[in-house]
Amino acid sequence: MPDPRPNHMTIPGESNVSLFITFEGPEGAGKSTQIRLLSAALQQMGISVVITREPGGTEIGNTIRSLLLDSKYSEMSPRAETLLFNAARAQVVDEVIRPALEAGHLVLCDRFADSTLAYQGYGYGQDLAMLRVIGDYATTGLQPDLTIYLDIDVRVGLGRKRGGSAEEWNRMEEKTLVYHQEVRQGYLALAAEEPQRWLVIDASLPLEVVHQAIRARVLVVLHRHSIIGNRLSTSR
Ligand code: Z5A
Repeated sequence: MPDPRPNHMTIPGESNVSLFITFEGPEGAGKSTQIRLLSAALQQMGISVVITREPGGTEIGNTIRSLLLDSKYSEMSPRAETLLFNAARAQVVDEVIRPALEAGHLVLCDRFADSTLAYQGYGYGQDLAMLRVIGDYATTGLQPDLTIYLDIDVRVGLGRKRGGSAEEWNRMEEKTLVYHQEVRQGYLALAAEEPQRWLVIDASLPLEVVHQAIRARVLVVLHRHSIIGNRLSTSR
């Protein structure tokens, strides 16, 4: 089914902030919802924001996305899959993310290189060191300033996404529950390795509670970068 979301979106603002924030999590964790809420909060603060996602974010990326998610390619090898995700990533880095950061936008990205470590690394048991080398090539070494991980029981997440029905699941969603549980454990391991970059949030909490936790941490990052003053901490 065609995805109606645009490749990427710019929300203009008077404050320029070169920051790169990524959202990670199992399916249905609430990433898109929370990106929407956070971008609205940032907009109120006058910060210019660019929203994008993976796989996708560009025309080339979306063409690769349709290959990756098409259920008819059940025979796709883990290496082919890894390289396709990274090909889409290289394109969105060059075409969207780096130019936006250079122009002083705050970039919110729905999934990034950590997804490959979790899904193609921990999920399939592929060599993480090799995946990191490939990922660095695709991103030219770009690292997020903050990664927000929305943690949820995979059954709850998958159930949320399709209202309990498996009829429209894409190729990645159709993988076994055990696979998705390995992915979740992988995410938790990645977050534990770099606690200063990752914020782990219990995504089973109500939307607004999750949003407030994200907002609080983003304000800390903005303060740390000397980007915001008192007017921002009192907005909303
Ligand atoms: N993948 C990979 O394997 N390797 C890679 O390198 C990359 C990706 C980059 C992309 O699928 C697939 O590719 C994904 C990982 C893999 N697959 N799997 N499996 P996608 O882009 O189609 O989907 P997604 O990234 O997994 O996102 P999502 O499923 O669309 O979910 P979400 O954005 O996290 O959730 P949402 O749309 O915001 O919320 C889902 C529903 O839950 C919705 O009805 C909300 O209203 C509801 N919701 C959200 N938050 C709450 C709370 N707190 N309470 C109750 N209900 C809530």
